[in-house]
Amino acid sequence: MRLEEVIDPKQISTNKEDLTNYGQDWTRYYEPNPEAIVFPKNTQEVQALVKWANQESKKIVVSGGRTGLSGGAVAKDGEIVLSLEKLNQIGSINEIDSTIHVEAGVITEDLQNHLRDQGYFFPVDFAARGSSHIGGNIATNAGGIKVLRYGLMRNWVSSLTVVTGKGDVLKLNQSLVKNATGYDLRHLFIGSEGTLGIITEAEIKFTSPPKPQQVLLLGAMDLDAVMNVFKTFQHNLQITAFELFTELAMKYVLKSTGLNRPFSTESPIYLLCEVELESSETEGEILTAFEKCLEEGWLSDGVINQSEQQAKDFWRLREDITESLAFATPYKNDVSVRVSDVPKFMRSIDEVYKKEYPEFEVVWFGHIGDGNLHISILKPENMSMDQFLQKCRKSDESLFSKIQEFGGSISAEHGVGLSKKAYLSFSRSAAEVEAMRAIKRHFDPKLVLNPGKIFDL
Ligand code: 2HG
Ligand code: ZN
Repeated sequence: MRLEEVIDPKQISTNKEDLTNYGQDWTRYYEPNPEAIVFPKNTQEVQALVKWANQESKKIVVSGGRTGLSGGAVAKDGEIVLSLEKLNQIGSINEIDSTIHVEAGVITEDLQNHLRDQGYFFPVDFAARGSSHIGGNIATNAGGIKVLRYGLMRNWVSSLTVVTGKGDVLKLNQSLVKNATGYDLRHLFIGSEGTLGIITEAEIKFTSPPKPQQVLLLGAMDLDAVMNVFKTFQHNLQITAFELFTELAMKYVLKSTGLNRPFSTESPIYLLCEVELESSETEGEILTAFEKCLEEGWLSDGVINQSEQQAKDFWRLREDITESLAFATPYKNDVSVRVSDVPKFMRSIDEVYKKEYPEFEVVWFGHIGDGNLHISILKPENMSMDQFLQKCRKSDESLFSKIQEFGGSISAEHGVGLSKKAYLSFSRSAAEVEAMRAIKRHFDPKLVLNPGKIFDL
């Protein structure tokens, strides 16, 4: 059967520009090469497409906002890209259950704004909020900047509608708070990167908005000092974010945004700490914590926002880093270790880069409050892309061996996709990967969905 017999030809595109756009995510190492893009409008159409792919031995790559950084949404081998952007309805709110029904293609920021307008709050948040889709956030178990306070995407999914690789429609959990009837399959699909099923609808939990917040931009002397500052703020205040970036990141972000340095003292490390103003005493408590850190010599300088605009500007210093490095086609890693291991881990890896790869400019930043570090190696201007990638992949071996030693993760929040699959064994045992393969074969026996992602079969 031809694709045009399964879905209205108006919902199919083979336009060259679309093939390029929809065949790639924010990773830039893979050449997009899909056969066609399809735009189903509901779960039934998605199911029909998956059944067709099973019959015709076609492969499907699911496409959300394509803001991923591991090649999880790349279609490079003639696959059909199934875009969920037409499934973009925000449904009704259930104020008793604190849930809202959404289709998978709803943009993260649209959901955040929709809930905010009703007096509620959806706390999963990150720089890609304006493009990423809720379905993609679920499929990758998105993290971001508020994880230490609100947890990962997983915590906010109360029910899921999924079309499995076989073409079954599963309605998982139906928003029950308590449900002790065997395996919670919902959690298998969360973070499965489109390899087991296509998430088409969900009920998402929401909460009450936080109290107003203050944002501090702090200059830290070294990594041990960072841990002491974290401890001081964490145990005395309700912090909602605790982010780190280095002086090198600061230089690039200032250059690209035109923002001013928040204070004149250059520090090796900067911290962005967001604190909820829980009571009338909190402002005083923030000052006390800040002064203690200065007196102890952990901080060299720091500022507290005096206006909303200043808070936004502090956040831009952190959130605009990715964009400010894009000119140098950075090679990215996204790793995690337990928070208390961050200083030792960062120091040991920095040493490897400095000693063995002196030509690399390495920019560190990340969600230090949850142990997640982003490492961007900038491509030297005079090095070819091939040579650069080869060197970076070689340096990955040292990085991932260290990760293994620390019991950390080779991908904290960006997923495995294509770019990290060769390294999965540094974080997951052979028995674990075998279990994952068996689960894949169960839900997608003909290997229709997102071929070649996470692991090979
Ligand atoms: C962030 O934390 C994103 O800003 C992107 O996860 C990180 O560019 C990156 O590597
Ligand atoms: Zn991040």
